[in-house]
Amino acid sequence: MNHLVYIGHQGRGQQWREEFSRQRPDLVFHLGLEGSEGLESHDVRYVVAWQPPKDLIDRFPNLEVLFSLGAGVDHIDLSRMPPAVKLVRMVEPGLRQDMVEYVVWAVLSLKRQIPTYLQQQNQILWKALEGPQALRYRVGVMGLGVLGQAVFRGLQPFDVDLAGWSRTPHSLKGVKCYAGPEALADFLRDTHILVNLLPLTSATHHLVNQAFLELLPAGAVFINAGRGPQVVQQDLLDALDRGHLSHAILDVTDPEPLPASHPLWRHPSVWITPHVAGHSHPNSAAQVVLENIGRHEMGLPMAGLVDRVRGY
Ligand code: NDP
Ligand code: OXD
Repeated sequence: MNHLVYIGHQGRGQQWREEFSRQRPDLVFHLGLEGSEGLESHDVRYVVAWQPPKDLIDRFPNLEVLFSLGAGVDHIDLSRMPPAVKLVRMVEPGLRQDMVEYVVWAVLSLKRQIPTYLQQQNQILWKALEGPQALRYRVGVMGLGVLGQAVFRGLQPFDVDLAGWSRTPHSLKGVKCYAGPEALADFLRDTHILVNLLPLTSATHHLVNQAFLELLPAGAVFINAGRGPQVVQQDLLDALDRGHLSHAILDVTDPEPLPASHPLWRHPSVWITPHVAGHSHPNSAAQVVLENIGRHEMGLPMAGLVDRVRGY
């Protein structure tokens, strides 16, 4: 018999177990590594995990596919994983919808100047600002993958210009698309609300630094729902302190959480959420993994297969 080991939140794992026993009773489901003790480790073909242990391959030498519980896979150490083991990231509708809601909430909060109105409330100040209708906003999204494209669909009904930046060229209806490092300056120059949805790779590490931020128009705002280490946080703070950036909404930081003394926590122009923009939903995520296992068994390509050289 083939076995699958789930390494993650126990409560959500129960929902995964129910889904698997209903649809694949032939596949033995183990909830947690403890539960896998005593089983014939050579029988484990699949692991589903957020953070797998470093010695995963020693424990399960016949592992065929590692399914990430996250859409990002930068935190998974593959140094000891044989090339034949496939890594699949999470591409599922529940997480996608979460991310759309988060980014639409953040963009509309900024477009409607809610940070300033909250500050005014603290000062007991009743004062209407120049309405957003008077201004033309461009929302620029970095990362035109599964999540970036879903966010565009979410933003389509609102009165904003849409632009996007990716590694390779894309053509998306209603979106001005830019590609590659050579197009980055043009993309940033006209972006008022910048949304980061890039995977963390060696090419995107510390991408958002002082020189990058300088390219944004004065008063621009930044929403980070990608990864914390893509930002040089001191450069972000400097840009906020100088007023070059008027606000930042950060769902991800470096490290997570930030130390209590970190100035970003208390900065008047920063909102922080604790890495909650998108999470996989047990039922829909289990469904996607079940379908992928079916495809793998039939020798078909799986959705979300990571290119281990490219890093996403
Ligand atoms: P995808 O792999 O579908 O899309 C990645 C996009 O980034 C692609 O458009 C790709 O370009 C682009 N990209 C990659 N490298 C570069 C580069 N060097 N320069 C320019 N563009 C680049 O990923 P998802 O949309 O599913 O997820 C994106 C990220 O969102 C995840 O990796 C994760 O870090 C983050 N995330 C955060 C969550 C949270 O709760 N905060 C939840 C889920 C995900 P191309 O199309 O040309 O290949
Ligand atoms: C993810 C995340 O990558 O939660 O899915 O950040």
